[in-house]
Amino acid sequence: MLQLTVLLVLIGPIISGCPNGYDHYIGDIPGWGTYLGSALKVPSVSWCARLCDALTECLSFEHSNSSDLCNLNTGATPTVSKYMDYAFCKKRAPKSGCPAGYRAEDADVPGWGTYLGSRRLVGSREICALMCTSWSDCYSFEHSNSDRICNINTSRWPSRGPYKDYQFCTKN
Ligand SMILES: *[C@@H]1O[C@H](CO)[C@@H](O)[C@H](O)[C@H]1NC(C)=O
Ligand SMILES: CC(=O)N[C@H]1CO[C@H](CO)[C@@H](O)[C@@H]1O
Repeated sequence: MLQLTVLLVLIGPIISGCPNGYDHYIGDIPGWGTYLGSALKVPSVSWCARLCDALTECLSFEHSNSSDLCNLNTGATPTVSKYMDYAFCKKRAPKSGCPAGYRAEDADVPGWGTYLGSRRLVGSREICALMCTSWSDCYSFEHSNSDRICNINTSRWPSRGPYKDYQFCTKN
């Protein structure tokens, strides 16, 4: 059982018991949150998320449905296995929009771009946009600030829901 829990921590988020904007992990950071918030009594898990939302330093929280306690963490990922019925919820990286000449679409194209550019490492979303602008048959791109990956695609329309912190941007 311990090995299974460790495995789940390593492979990352599971199907969620966490509010929108958070990924559910099996695990815990030892102790009762941080100076941001420790053992706060809240009406529901969504209030714990609202508290964490309000603090840029808050990267995750733990919440227990049985005790309605909320711990706010500065660490993003669990370091030990699950504690009691606490859900560990990790804040998703903000998407932060599209550069000029592009508009944001709330979705993702399956796969990784086209022959124009797939899984290219670029340091900024503006560079990814310029790569797409440079090709007349590129109509969209997607970019992640955390992975620093740029995919550019000949299709204008995304065909599935949002993926991680990838922002899908369509050429105007
Ligand atoms: C806690 O309760 C909420 C609201 O009923 C539910 O969505 C969530 O899945 C529960 N979390 C856990 C870890 O059971
Ligand atoms: C390689 C790849 O994933 N290309 C995609 C570009 O967008 C079109 C339209 O959504 C997809 O069909 C392709 O799979």
